[in-house]
Amino acid sequence: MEFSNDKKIVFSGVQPSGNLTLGNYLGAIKNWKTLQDEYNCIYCVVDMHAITVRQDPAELRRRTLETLAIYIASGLDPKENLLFVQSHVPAHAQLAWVLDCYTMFGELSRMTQFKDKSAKNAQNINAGLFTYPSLMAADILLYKTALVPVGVDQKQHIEITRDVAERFNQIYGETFVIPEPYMPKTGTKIFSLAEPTKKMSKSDENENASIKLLDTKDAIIRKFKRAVTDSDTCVKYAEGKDGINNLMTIYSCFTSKSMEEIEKEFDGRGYGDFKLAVGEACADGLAPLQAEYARLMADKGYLESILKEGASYASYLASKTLSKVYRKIGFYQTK
Ligand code: AQP
Repeated sequence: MEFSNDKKIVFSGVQPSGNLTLGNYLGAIKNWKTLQDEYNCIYCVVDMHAITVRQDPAELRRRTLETLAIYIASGLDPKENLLFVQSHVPAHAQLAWVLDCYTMFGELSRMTQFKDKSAKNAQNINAGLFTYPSLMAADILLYKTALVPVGVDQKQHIEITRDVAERFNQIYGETFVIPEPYMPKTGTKIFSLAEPTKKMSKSDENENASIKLLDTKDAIIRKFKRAVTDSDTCVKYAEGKDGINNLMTIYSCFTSKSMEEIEKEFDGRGYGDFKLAVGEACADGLAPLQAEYARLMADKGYLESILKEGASYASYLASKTLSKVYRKIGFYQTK
C-alpha cells in the first residue's frame, strides 16, 4: 500500500491489554472506518503500551493478532489503511526516548491515567506507566498526524502531545505537525455496567462490568439485564441516572436514535423491556463484526502478511521523521 500525498494523516491505536470492549468500539474503532476515504489512516496495535501493566506473554501475543482481526472485521480495509504492530517499528521507542527528554516531570505527574493506573496497580508503578504519554506522543508525531480519533479518556494525552511538539518546534523550528483530537458525537465515554460512574475498561476484573466485542448474544443480553440502574422506572436521560444514561447512549450508538426518540419509544414501559432492547440492539449490531472476525482468524497467514507489509511501510514513514529529529537535536549521522 502507499498513501496519496494530498490527504491528511489520522493515527490511533488500541492496547492488546485485554479482550476489547464496547467502550473501545464505540469510543474509537467504530468511527475509524468513517475516516478512511478522506484521510490517510494509520491504526496500530499498541503492544508496547500494554506492558506498562504486567501481561501474560502468551495472552499478549494472542490478543495482538486478535486486535488486528477486530480492526479489519470492524470495516478497516487493509488496502486503504496502514495497520501494524507498534513493537514492529523501532522508531516508536527511539522517538519516545527523545521526547522523554523534552517532557517535564510535572506534566507527566498530572496525567489522570497515570494516577488511576497507579492506584489500580500499586505493586507495579513502573517508569513506563509514568512516561506512557511520551510513547503515545511518539506514535502520533512520527507520522505527521493531523487527527487522533480517541475516546474522551485519552484527550489529556493528546494535549500533552501537542505541548511537547510545540515546545520542540519552538526550540528547533517546524518539525512536528500539531495533532487535534477527534471524538465521536456519542459514545466518547461508555461506562461500566456494574459501576456506571466508572469507565468501561477491558482490564476490569468484574466480568459483568463490560461487554466484550466477542461476547455471545446470550452473554450480552444477560449482562445488560444485570446492568446497574436506579430505583426509578422511567427511561429518561437525566442527571443522577448514570446507569440509564449509559444504556441510552449505547442504544443510541446502535440505533442512531436521539435521546428524545428513545424516551418516547420506552414511555410507560419498564427498565426490563428497555434493557432487553439494548441487549438485542448491541448483539445484533456486533454480529457482522463477530462473523467477519471468525473468518479472519481462520487465516492467520493473511493477518501476518498484513502485519509484515504494514511494519515495512510504517518503518519507512517513521524513519523520515526520526532522522529529521536526530539531525535537529545534534545526533551525528554518517553520510
Ligand atoms: N469506556 C470507553 N468509552 C469510550 N472510549 C473508550 N476507550 C477505551 N475505553 C473507552 C477508547 O478506546 C481506545 C483504545 O484504548 P486503549 O486500549 O489504548 O486504552 P484505554 O483507554 O486504557 O482502554 P481500556 O479499555 O480502559 O484499557 P485498559 O483496561 O487496559 O486500561 C482509546 O481511544 C480510548 O479512548
